[in-house]
Parts: sequence; C-alpha cells; structure tokens
Amino acid sequence: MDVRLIGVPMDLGSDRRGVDMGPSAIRYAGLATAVETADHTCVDAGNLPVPGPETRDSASGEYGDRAKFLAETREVCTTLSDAVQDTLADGQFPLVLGGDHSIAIGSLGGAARDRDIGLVWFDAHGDYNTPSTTPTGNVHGMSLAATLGVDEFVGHDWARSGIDPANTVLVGVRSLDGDERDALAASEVTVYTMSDVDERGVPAVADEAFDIATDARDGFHVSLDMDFLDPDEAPGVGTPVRGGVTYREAHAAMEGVADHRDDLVSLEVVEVNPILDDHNRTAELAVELVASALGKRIL
Ligand code: DIR
Ligand code: MN
Ligand code: MN
Ligand code: MN
Repeated sequence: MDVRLIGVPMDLGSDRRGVDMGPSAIRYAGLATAVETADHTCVDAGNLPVPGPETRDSASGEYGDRAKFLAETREVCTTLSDAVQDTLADGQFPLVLGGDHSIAIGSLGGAARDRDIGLVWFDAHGDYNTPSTTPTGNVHGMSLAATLGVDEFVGHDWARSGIDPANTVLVGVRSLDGDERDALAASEVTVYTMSDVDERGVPAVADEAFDIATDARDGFHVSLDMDFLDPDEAPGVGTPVRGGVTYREAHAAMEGVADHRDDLVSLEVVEVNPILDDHNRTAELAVELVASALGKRIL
C-alpha cells in the first residue's frame, strides 16, 4: 500500500517535555526505509503546524487548567482529522507520528469520519480521564474519553469520533487514576491489563482485542503509546511505568496487527520523547514496531 506519514509535533497535551521532537526522532531512526522494507511505498507529508506552549495561555479552553491548551488541541486535531481523512480519500494509508497522545483525537476524527471503525489502544495508561477526574489537566490523559464522547466531552463534536466503546479495547494497562478507573470499569470499553497479559500472554490477548475491534463494519485503528512497553525497552517516553511488555511481546502484538491488516484503516505511534531517550533507541524501536505492524517478517 501507499503509506503517508503525517508528523504532529504536539506537546501541549502533556506540559512541554520534549515529545514534540518525537516525529523528527522517528524519521531519523529510519521510518521511511523501514516502511519500504515492509513492501510499501512511503510519502512523507511533513509535520502539521503546532503552536508552542510559550505563546499561548494554558487555560485557553472552556475547562481552564482542568484541560490545558484545549483550544489549541482542538485546532491541531481538527487539522489532523482533515489530513487523515484526505489521506484515506486519496487511497493512501495514514501513519501518524506523535507527539503526545492528545493527537489521537485528530487521527480518529479523520479515520472514523465516514466509517464505522473499532479501536485498539496499546498503553500503560487508560487515557480515560475527563476535566472533572484528571489529576494533571493534561489532555493526553483524556484522549480516549474525548474520542468516545464521555461526560464533559459529550458536547464536543470536534472531538467525538462516534466510535462505539463496545468496539474499543485497551491493552497493556497498569496505571489508572482513581476516578478514571471507576469510569472505565463502568464503560463498555474492554480493558486488558498487564495481569491479563501475565495470565494469557500477548498473542491471545491481542487476538481477542482485534476480534472486538474488527467487529465494527469498516475496520479498525491502532494507537500505539510507546509507554505500552516496559521502560527498560522504551526509556524515551514522557510517563514511563514499570511492568510493561517486553521487546518480543511488543513485536508479537504488532505482528497481530499485521495479521489483521486487511481491516487496518490507520496507525499512529505516540509519546516518543528524545530528551529522555538513550541514543534514540525508543524511536528506533518505534520504527521496528511499525514495520512489524505493516507486515515485515523475519522469514
Ligand atoms: C495520567 C497520565 N493518567 C493523566 N496519563 C498518561 O495525566 O491523566 N497518559 N501519561 O499517557
Ligand atoms: Mn497514552
Ligand atoms: Mn501512556
Ligand atoms: Mn482474529
């Protein structure tokens, strides 16, 4: 297929930490070549414009600092949503590079605009906070709730993708905030924690996740937060949590994505932070995992 790279140097969803350099680091780690090695063509659409936090007021949105930079997040995600929709309309495959995880609101806005899709979200976190439950005010911890239109996000048409929570799956979870945990437990989202991975292994858990997500009529989107992996493998992330999946388990999960690639609508990889990284190894790992997800095989 024809893969179109869309970089989103976004760090407004998480207080400036360096995640805005993620798209550069991932490109420098050889993404385009890796995509071609997996037998696809690759065009790079460059980066979308993202305002710097220094030039804006964090309380710009209607929830003030309980959802920081929400007005800017809306601007960027609206642009990204159009870019993803245009990519799909042109018959190309959107590969979105973050940036923090708030950009998933834009990726999914585009991918789900004219489609009924499911969603598999690989993450240490639930990203299911809302302005009333968030302990940080950071929108990257709210993006799953926003795209599903939960609570305060009900009236936010720019954010709500229309994805059915019954076709939505979280995999790799090991860090939830108190109210976030209760909201997630009461939702129809399927949550596979690291305990499920311990008991059943990544291939079984991931395959069940793909079955739930591909139950939607028009395929599914994969959102890969690099903190899904253990910090020993992926130190260059903004909010590392120990106890994540290993290098091999992450590849197995992405090979599972590739096994379902006839249904794969779009892919994003987020939260690579070069400032915290060790010689770009987290970006290099992101590149390897994308290649696996797009069908690269050892033999
Ligand atoms: C935390 C961290 N639950 C928050 N979330 C992160 O700020 O809402 N998500 N790091 O990836
Ligand atoms: Mn996340
Ligand atoms: Mn995370
Ligand atoms: Mn299956």
